[in-house]
Amino acid sequence: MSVYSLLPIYRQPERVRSWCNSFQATYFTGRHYVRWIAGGVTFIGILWFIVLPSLFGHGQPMGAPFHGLGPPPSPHHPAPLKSPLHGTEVGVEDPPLRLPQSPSSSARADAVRDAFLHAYKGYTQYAWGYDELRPKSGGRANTFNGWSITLLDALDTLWIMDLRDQFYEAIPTVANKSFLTEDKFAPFFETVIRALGGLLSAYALSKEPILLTRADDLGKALLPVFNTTSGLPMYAVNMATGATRKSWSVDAFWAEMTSCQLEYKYLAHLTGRKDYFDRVDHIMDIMHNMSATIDLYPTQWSIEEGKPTNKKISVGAAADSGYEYLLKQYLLTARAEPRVGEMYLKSARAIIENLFFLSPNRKLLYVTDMNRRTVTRTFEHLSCFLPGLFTLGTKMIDMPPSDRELHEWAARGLAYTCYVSYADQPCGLGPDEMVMDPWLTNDGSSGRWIDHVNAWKEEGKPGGVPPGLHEPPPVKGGGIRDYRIKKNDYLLRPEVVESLYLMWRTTGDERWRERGWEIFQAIEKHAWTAYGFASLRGVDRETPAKLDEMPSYFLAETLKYLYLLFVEEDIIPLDRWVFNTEAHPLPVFEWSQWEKVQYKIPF
Ligand code: DMJ
Repeated sequence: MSVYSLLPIYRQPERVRSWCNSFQATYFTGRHYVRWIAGGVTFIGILWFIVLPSLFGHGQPMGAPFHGLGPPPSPHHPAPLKSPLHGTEVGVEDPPLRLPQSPSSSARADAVRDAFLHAYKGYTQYAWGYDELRPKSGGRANTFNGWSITLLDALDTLWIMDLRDQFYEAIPTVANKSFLTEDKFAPFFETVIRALGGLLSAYALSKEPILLTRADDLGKALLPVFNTTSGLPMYAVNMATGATRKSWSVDAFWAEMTSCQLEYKYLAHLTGRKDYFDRVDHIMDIMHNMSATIDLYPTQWSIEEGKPTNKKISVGAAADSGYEYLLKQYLLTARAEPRVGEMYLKSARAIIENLFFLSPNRKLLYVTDMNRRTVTRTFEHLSCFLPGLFTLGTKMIDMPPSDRELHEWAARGLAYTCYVSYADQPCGLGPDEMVMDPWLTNDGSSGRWIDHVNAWKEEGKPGGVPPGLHEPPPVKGGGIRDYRIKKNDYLLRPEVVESLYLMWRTTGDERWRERGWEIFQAIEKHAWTAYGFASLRGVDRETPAKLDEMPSYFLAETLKYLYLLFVEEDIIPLDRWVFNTEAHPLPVFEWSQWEKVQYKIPF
């Protein structure tokens, strides 16, 4: 299996880009023999990755990890199966989530469901048994372990969209999976958020017992990752042998180590297995000790020492869901673990004070990274989950009124910038990464948002609208934008529509829905293919190019959040369900008396 395929999918392009940079540096500055070697490597690369796959392959991923370059085996279609439970009440005490008779009361929700069906049908017809569909070529790819990650990721969306036939048709395939005996390395973080989270959510919604059994198998098989000196999890584990390994580049990313509590704590609650709770809560012990001296957590850590190894602070890749899981853990266990709630509030304040900036002309509010004390001004699509998290926090937890107001403003301003990063582009879809222009004035002020807010308050709040919340109109075509695009791909990512959904649900402001509708229409227009939907390259063009990729999170997250944005009924009430970072809703639960004693949870 190609180790490349173990990389978190959203980091693969970055890695390829950095290879390209080193190649350029070597080729154009090297001696003669270096150029010959570089030329040879390029030739072999073109032969291996482009010529051979086009002759023999069929949309296979680079290196075709599991199935070689020959023609793929014919796709397996599940035999249509009607569960005896289909359409009937399952259990009296603990029924599955009941959908209203007509969840399609909104035509927009219907349109999103049709889009989902199109993508799901493409997957079942052309990529069944594989991880992901190749939406341009109609091929398939094992981008993870070949455990049908798209299916596991899409199960709960099927249920939420009331696609019960498809849901029950998929159950035998899930039932026949054997995670425990697979002689393959599973990347811990991605497997937890997509596969484990997907199974648990589908179980919570449907109460189909096999889903819990498979979740328990998977949870158990992943446990060896915690057998480290610090107890922080390794990057990947071989499910058959229990051998573990680190990632290529660093020991561990903070987000990847710290985004497993929702899944494992819920699994501990369902199965009574103390080990599940202890292993993931130990990570929180380490972070809690650390929080005595720091409010924000560096992005890279040593697994042996349980300490940070760099000084980069971010809410984007490598950090994002770490902050998300502080608030969400607190909510999932019905606020039983106050320390994580406190850690969330502390980190949210520090994020606002240190990482929130205004752009120089349009005064767009954005969030960025700090490396040592240097502000990078990079603004990632991935960071656009943050307005959703902040607005959720303002509605769900106690905080001083001044903090609540600040969080609300931060959420509103940043959600608008995330939206406008789409609306500015000729195709209506936003870039994966931008670099914001520097704040350049002679008056000694900086672009740090909190300074502008404080000054505005001291001046008696002129105009009544806080800095960064003016919502300047989109700039299509020419005009001053205040940023340059660093990575012009639209990768079907969910973060912007996730925040639009949460902004709408928590504020009732219909403008967030309208903005979501614009985005959905742009997805239909540009990303649709005969087989599914494709990631795009060149959002700065009228017609971006299609890439042959449809990541599983498009079905798990992007289309689910869009559907929930438009459907009239509150299908997943935010006070009763908590979305994991892959948009799999898990039900809020209370620890029972014996669990509190066993797990040492304060009464
Ligand atoms: C998803 O797999 C998850 O949301 C993860 O936390 C980071 N982002 C990707 C999709 O962009």
